[in-house]
Amino acid sequence: MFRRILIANRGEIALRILRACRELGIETVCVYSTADRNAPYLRLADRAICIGPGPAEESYLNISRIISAAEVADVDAIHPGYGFLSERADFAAICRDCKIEFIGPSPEAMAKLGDKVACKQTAKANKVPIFPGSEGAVDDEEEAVKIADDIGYPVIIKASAGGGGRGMRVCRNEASLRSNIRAAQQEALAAFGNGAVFIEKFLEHARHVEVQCLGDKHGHAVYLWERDCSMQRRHQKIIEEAPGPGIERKKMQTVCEAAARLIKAAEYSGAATVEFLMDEKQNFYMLEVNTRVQVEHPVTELITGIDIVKMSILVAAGLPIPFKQKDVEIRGHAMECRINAEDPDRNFMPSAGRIDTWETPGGPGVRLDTHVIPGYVVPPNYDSMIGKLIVHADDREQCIERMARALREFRVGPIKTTIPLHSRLMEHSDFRRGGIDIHFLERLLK
Ligand code: MV4
Repeated sequence: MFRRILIANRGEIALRILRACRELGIETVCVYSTADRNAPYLRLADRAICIGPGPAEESYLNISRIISAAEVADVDAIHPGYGFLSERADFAAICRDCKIEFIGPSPEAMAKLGDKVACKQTAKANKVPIFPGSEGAVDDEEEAVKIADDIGYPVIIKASAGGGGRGMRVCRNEASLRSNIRAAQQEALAAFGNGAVFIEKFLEHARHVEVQCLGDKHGHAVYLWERDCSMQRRHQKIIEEAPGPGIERKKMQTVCEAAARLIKAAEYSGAATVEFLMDEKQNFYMLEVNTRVQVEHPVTELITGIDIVKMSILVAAGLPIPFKQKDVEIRGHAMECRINAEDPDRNFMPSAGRIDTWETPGGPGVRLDTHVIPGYVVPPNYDSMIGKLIVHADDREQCIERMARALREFRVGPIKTTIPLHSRLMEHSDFRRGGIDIHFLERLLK
């Protein structure tokens, strides 16, 4: 097992990893930027090392500074958390060259699944459902038009190196496709250094359903079922829940098995999420694979009882996954509300500053993952998530009641947060019925 781990992240996920390490008896080294110098979780680490100023490029994204800190502190491994360097195959390769274990997949597995064209090809070979569309990258306009004629409009152009909604164009007819294909290639090249684009059938009404998987270095892969993450705005999720409301279990199991096959085929180790869109008839189409621990992992932890962050560490150390697929059972329902320092009444404008009032919910089935304490100052440099409220109950209805109750207990000021929006959603009849899709929030906020 690792003796000492460097946590190459900040905020709630740095604290979440720190807690997992403490329980595993692993020493922790936190790195921090000057903007985070007073972050309370740093005091819980065995050692804290300043790696630079506030801008992420000069601190949490600065590979040489993080590697230097890892060398100085003599760590065995680096946990990247989510965001920042977590999906950078070049960083994973540098860690390997420095004989530091990267807690996540190998650079090869990361590249194979991170490139959307390559990922779709591996998915197809492993009978993972995908959208009809180009087999690989589309080279020119005529090829694109031929494929679109074949699958029918509307189609969507996506960048192979894109993700999270960046570099996508919807085309509803041939003229639009013709005028967009070259621009999309040029934009992809400029934005991602890779001009490869592909096209697929565009689905108008859908839910975002993702499958949590785990792989180890012994060729095993398991799934921990799904999360519904349809409640989002501009590709930022705001509520996630599990299991997906109304999804037929047998159907979901088939899709989960396919997701685990893909992870196994890529010889993947660590936590991975296979994203799907689900249509009204509960047909699934793979979107992409996230090669990291995700923000919403606690939802799955609560319904399965499996500690995903601990698992990511154990498998990186070379241990086999300590349970079998048949031992993974779903217990009840879980939901997460992301608490962002934003003003929902002012177009989600960031609301940084000192948090004087911080009265947090508790009681049965309530978990709060946050690095905030009263008096904490939200720095303006990073994303606005200041905590995650996660609740667990026997069924979805009780889960929503419990979330509504916990949200009422939560008092934060003077900064603005997404708490009032969440309270409103818990009362919304369509949401309560499970009538959600990826456009729900945009419709509500109009
Ligand atoms: C799609 C799609 C419809 N049809 N692909 C957006 C993020 C990226 N991961 C893929 N995305 C989409 N791909 C096809 N063929 C609609 C979206 C999409 C979306 C997906 C998940 C969650 C929210 C979304 C919001 C807008 C569009």
